[in-house]
Amino acid sequence: MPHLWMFLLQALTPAGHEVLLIDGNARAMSDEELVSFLRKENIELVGIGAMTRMIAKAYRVADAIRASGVPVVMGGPHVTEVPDEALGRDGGPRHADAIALGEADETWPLIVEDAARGQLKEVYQPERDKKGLDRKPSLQAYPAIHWESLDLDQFSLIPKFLRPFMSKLGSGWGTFHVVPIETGRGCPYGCEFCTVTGFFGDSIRFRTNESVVDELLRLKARARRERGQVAVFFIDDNLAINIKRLKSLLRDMIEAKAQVPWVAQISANLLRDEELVDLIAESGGKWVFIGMESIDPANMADVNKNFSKPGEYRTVLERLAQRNVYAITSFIFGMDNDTVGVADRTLKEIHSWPPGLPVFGQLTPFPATPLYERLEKAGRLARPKHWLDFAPFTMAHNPLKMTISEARAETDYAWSTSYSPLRNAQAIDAISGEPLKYRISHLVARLFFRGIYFPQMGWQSWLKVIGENRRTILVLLRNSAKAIIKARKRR
Ligand code: B12
Ligand code: SF4
Repeated sequence: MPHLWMFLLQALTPAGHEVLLIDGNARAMSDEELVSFLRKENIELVGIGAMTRMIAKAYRVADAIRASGVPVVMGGPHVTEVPDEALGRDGGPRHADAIALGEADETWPLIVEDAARGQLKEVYQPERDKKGLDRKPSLQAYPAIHWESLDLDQFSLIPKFLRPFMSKLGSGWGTFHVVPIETGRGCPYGCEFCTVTGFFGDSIRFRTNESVVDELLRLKARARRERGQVAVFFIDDNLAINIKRLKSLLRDMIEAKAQVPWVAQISANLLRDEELVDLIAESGGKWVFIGMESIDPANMADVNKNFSKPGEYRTVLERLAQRNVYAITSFIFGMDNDTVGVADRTLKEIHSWPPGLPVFGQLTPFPATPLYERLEKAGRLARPKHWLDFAPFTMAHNPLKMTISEARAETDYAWSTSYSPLRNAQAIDAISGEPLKYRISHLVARLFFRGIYFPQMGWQSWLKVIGENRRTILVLLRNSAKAIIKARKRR
């Protein structure tokens, strides 16, 4: 899935400038390829955005671009949280000519105009209110992102060689895009490990229902036109933060026939409302990402996430599953009350729930979070600048009741058990009474989600995964063949 910020800033660029987008995940280029691309296209300013996790690579790319003489402006959460690093004001090397702090909707047009005049400033920051806090942009007049005409080639999930064949399947699968859409920003909860409340603020700003519905309709029209499919990730941190507003948005989507399959993040405490869950299903909701974090209430209290109650997770998941909506359940290991065996205890609980897509991370002190400050004060940071020395799935601080390597082993066990061929088969079996399309999409999602942890790029690794899961795949293929024959006979 592409990142939203670059499409949004492209839409907010003053007239008379051309913006080309490259997503380093979807269109990998070496530094040399990138520099020769910039020369060929005569690029005059490069904007780079990155989360903390990818900042070391972003700095390296920025260094190569600056060395070729093109100015670089960096923005996004990490740069906002550690502004001196990108500008080399902390004693380290400088990586950016300019940085954009916070939400850049209103500063980006100024940056472009200053760069065009050759007068780029070092720091761009939103205006401040009386309390000295950033004035947050309103989302009421949201720019139109022209999904209907943008070049999305680098983001189609259907490999090029399969497109001619896939476009003939059903209503057409020649392209498949998962597109990010935001309907609001901000979160009042302030969980200890999270950067969102600090970055976007604790009050929520929403777009109008009309602008969201219009965006969905344009996306649907594009998919129909190119005989492809589109799904949407509503990237709001908590789509149901205002239940009344969400119900009204979902009703408007249904009324305008703007339904597309969608995924969103919603915390478990907001999924108690049956009417809301009905509307989620009716409006196209397929997967809900729930930050469950831990099945231990003591851990939840430690990270200020007491509002989410592990005791009600099962009921919430059953309520969703009854409507064929399933959950991506996200867990964090290495929390202060975790001991060896946490993965096994968590998996036992998960196995008693309707099947979903569990994902497992480790508690990570992101800069400028209350968690970072607490651990720093306690002298528990093992790698205070872990982002410059990125090590996947290796904790950057010492957990209290286990070691860093034990936390790693727990994470490894949780991933390998959850996505083993046996577990995949059990998950599909658990929904054997549901229509075939749900079982197929569940298995496909499982095979993809496995790739979050296990390297799964290239056709050889895919062949291996398909081989290992052949029994479950064959059962579904047999059922599909039977369903097709039955439908033909009926016709
Ligand atoms: C969608 C999302 C994802 C998607 C990402 C895929 C995608 N293509 O979008 C998924 C689900 C895969 C994901 C995964 C992860 N995510 Co995430 N994600 C988000 C989320 C919810 C929305 C991002 C978004 O589009 N926001 C809306 C846009 C408009 O805001 P924005 O990106 O900040 O951009 C604005 C400004 O920052 C600025 N800006 C941004 N870039 C640039 C660049 C320039 C040049 C300029 C001028 C300005 C600028 O202008 C924009 C407009 O104002 C954010 C939370 C949030 N609300 O932002 C977390 C968030 C970005 N994710 C976060 C994390 C930690 C992760 C993971 C590491 C989690 C994990 N443990 O695995 C993984 C990393 C995945 C990876 N390897 O890349 C953290 C990052 C914190 C940090 N300091 O880095 C966030 C902030 C959430 C949090 N809880 O704190 N994530
Ligand atoms: S983890 Fe989710 S609920 Fe908690 S502060 Fe972050 S965005 Fe809000």
